[in-house]
Amino acid sequence: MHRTTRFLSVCATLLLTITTRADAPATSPSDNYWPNPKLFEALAKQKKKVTWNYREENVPPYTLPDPLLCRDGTRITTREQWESKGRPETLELFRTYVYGRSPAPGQVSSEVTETDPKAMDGKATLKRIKITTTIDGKSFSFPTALLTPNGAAGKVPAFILINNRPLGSADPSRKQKDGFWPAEDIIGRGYATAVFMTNDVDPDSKDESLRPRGVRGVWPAGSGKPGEDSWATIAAWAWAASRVLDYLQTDPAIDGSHVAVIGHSRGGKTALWAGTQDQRFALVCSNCSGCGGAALSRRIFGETVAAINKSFPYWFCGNFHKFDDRENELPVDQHQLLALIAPRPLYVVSAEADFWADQRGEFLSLAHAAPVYALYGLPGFKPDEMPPLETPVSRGHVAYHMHRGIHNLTPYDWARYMDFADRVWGRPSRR
Ligand code: GTR
Repeated sequence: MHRTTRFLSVCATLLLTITTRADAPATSPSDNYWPNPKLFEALAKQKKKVTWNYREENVPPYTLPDPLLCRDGTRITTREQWESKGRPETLELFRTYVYGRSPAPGQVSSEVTETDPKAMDGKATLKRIKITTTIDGKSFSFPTALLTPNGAAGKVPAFILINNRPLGSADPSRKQKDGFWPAEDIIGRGYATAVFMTNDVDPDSKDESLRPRGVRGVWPAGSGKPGEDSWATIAAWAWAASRVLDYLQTDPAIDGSHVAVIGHSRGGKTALWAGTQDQRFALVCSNCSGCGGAALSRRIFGETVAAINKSFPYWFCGNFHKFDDRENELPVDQHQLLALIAPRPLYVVSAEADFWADQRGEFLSLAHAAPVYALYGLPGFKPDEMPPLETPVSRGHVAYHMHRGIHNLTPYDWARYMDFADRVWGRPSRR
């Protein structure tokens, strides 16, 4: 019985491989990664009918916008041209059609509301900070927390976690511990880590009566037009990540030129949007960010533009809703978002069971950002180089892995993010 099951599963894998390779567009095949047939079969057998596409052979043919081709037909061939024309134009397209326009940073001030120099059994210092931004006489404040390793020889680099989960997932007091934010491991490796809660910045809810509690209650349209390109929730959270960075750059314990932004899922989408707009982020980590994050929209695999806009109508700007079921008409796709991070280090992570986030679409997006990294003489991935499960590969300033198991941010992921940071920031490894 056991042998038969194994035989069937091998056959299923082979069949899947053959059918997919025959039909798939040139950008899809990978020699190394194919979904675990058991997960795949489990999805097919679900009682509740699965209506979204999780089969590679059903990915429609698509053509991605060329990240180096400007709208007026100019072809970008140098980094100078990219920085003066290609990059600003691409960023504007994402502001206009996807995330909306955030307000300017305004005047930012901070107040340390609590300090515990003996946090984590004396290994770290915990600070709680209230960050306040003032624009045109109106203000908004939100809290953040920072843990720094005690006894460090000098300023230390830091990771800012965007926490889209309950407090217990990233509890600065460490009364509750969760692998989502393994702060003890992070401190043990010589990094500081800051965290803020997305709900403290803009409520993660469809209920618009809650909106006044957050930053979009103070500046509802950001710097865009309501219903079109005014900022939405992801942009608000990304804006907050930049305000935390504003604070970190003033903290004497922190090396403000080596600060990473990291987020999972909706937090991963946010980390990417923060990292593309704010070039002070020296490393961007996208964990299972999926649709509207790292995954290519045009693959129509897993969550689609229409699906995300229906479930979370407040995450993206009004214009993005015009592309429900019209992904091919979007002026951009998500590989161009990743390209905006070049030449800075970028790490994309997927999860084995996370078809909803389209693991292959996340990898392909990274691969198709390569032409922009190449302008800086940096290597990238080729579309057919998706690594097998639990095989982290970093190349120049880009890295990718897929963790075993479900949609989550885990200590395994954190360890790899820190390995990458050690390498790209030239730090001795403390693994
Ligand atoms: C899902 C959503 C995804 C992802 C996820 C999360 O329901 O469809 O885009 O962001 O939530 O944030 O956990």
